[in-house]
Amino acid sequence: MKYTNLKGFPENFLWGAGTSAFQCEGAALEDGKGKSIQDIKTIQQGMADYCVACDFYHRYKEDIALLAEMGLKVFRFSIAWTRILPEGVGEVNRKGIAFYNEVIDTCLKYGIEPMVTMYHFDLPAALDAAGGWLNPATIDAFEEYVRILFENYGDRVKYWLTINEQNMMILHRAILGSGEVSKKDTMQENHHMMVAQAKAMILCHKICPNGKIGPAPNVSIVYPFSCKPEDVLAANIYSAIRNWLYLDVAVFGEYNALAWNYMREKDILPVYAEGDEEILRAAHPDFIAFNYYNTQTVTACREDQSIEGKGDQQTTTGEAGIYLGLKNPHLPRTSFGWLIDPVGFRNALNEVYGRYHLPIVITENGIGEYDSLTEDGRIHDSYRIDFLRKHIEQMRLAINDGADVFGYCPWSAMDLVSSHQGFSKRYGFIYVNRTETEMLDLKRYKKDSFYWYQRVISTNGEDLSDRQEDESNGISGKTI
Ligand code: BGP
Repeated sequence: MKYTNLKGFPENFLWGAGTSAFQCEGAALEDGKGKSIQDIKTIQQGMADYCVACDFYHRYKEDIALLAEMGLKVFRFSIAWTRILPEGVGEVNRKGIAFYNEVIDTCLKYGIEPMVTMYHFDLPAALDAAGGWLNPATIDAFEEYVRILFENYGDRVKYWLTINEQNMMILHRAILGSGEVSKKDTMQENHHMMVAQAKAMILCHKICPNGKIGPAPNVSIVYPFSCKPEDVLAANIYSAIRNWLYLDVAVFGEYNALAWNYMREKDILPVYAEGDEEILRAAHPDFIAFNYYNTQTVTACREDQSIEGKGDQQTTTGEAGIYLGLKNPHLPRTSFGWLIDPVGFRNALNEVYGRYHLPIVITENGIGEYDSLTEDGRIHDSYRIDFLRKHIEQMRLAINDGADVFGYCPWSAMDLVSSHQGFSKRYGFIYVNRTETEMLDLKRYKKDSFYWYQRVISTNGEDLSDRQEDESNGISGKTI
């Protein structure tokens, strides 16, 4: 549906961009920081690890100045649990507290709203060694950790995100840093994270009078490959397992019925501890944040079907007897094989708003590509501009459809280490000069998309045109 009178983005729309601590800070063991599971995970030889990343820890002042120059209204970043509590519990690391005070204050100095993810894939290694999320003690550790965050930063941070992509940590546990455990244990871990999240939401409302908090899963609408009723059923079941299981607990305090009965059938139901039900029901998010990259397509799957590959956040393989991931022939792909589906973004926004009726902020959306730095210091990333423009157009349409969207944070503010595919897969508006294993000078360069997004923000999303000639005329690509 097209609109003859298309309304624009709301006034005060939060145009932003995001990063996460382990993917950009570096200083992995500096100033008292403890090891997280990301610091000990096995990295394929020749691929970047997280020791230096893009050295944001030492360069945050110049980086945030660049984000301010781009015009950001909000900067989404995560706090490394192990910088605050090196062992996950126990003694607080004052240098860690001081670092994030500086980051928050620097944002505020430029009028940028800080949006804090409290946990982005980087569980403290010490907690992991003690059983990780399977151990209910991790719920208490998380509650204590977030209490420290609210008490130290709650006077200045308004927007809090509980757990980044809990659904992906559960569905793709091995590639995102935690190794394999049985499916039953994984669902119990998931339940413990749900309870931990609920406790964080309750605490936020108690401690931070102006605080707003929400979950941040990865949402991908699931298309049936055909209009065969069996394919539609497969898509619905997979969508319940992939998307709604997590959001239903966060919003309604109870599991999605389809997802629950799938777990019952597979004998992987989580066990509720005493008091869990009340805690889950008492917690209420103020908004829903979600990360959107693309959509999935599935068909019904035979019981004896062999499932190939492992998939990743955006690539569905399947589960025998339930659903089988197929290539969507209507959609192009990035160089890394992820589908590109801007209209799917509109579908996702409408679906999430229709289900939960809560304001939405997009916390990730972007394209990972092999960027190249030209001899005169430029990065002509027209593919990124194209990707983002099409998604912003669809977001505007979704707003016209009625979805209450209050912010958009593309991934990522600057190049950083991918969650499992190294440094060559670049997402940022700002190029960071390093390779997979050589740190070079780590100098920052503004990509063409930097100037483009700057104009998008300054016109509140009205001007999405790609005027590369003007932008590269004298200013684009200058280093700072
Ligand atoms: C999301 C994660 C991010 C980010 C992004 C891109 O799943 O929340 O941390 O990495 O995906 O994924 P990747 O880095 O694997 O390309």
